[in-house]
Amino acid sequence: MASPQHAAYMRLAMAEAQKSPPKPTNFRVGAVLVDESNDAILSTGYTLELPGNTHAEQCCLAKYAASKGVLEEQVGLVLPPETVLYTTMEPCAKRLSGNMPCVERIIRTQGGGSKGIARVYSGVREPETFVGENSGRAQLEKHGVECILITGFEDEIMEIATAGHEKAAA
Ligand code: HJL
Ligand code: ZN
Repeated sequence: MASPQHAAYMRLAMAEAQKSPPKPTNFRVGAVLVDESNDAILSTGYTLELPGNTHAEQCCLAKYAASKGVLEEQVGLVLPPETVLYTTMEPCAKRLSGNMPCVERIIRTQGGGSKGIARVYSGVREPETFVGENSGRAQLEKHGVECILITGFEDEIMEIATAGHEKAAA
């Protein structure tokens, strides 16, 4: 079972996901960026929050970058050293649209003297609905980004994620 702190951040990420407009070709996901050294919330994001075909993790990072006056690709330079990311669904490794996957966005927070995002806490693995098996965890771990599954919220997260999708016949 998730610790009270993990559960609280996962609930916050779920509340973010609830704000996302339903779209049959994606999942509604929410994300929260946290400075684990002092428990400060740095940013939040949800799928399609920012203009364009944007993902939750992408919005979360882009909003934090904007708040610090840097471009999203340079957000790593302004992240506190103990930054972690909570996301209702594991970050994508591939997108049907061909846009840059969130796994790449997370990995590029490293470099230029920055450790980047230290850990990613997710509530569910990505179903194979759109892009088959998600190789994101392996890629993140290979780059030293720890991936931790927070259990106990799976049903609620998937209900939010798939709102607006056609339901298979029972
Ligand atoms: C995560 C999101 C989101 C997805 N996953 N972690 N955060 N929407 O905000 C994953 C799914 C892609 C589809 C469609 N969803 O979104 O695989 O159109 O949404 O680029 O592959 O791709 P686009
Ligand atoms: Zn993504």
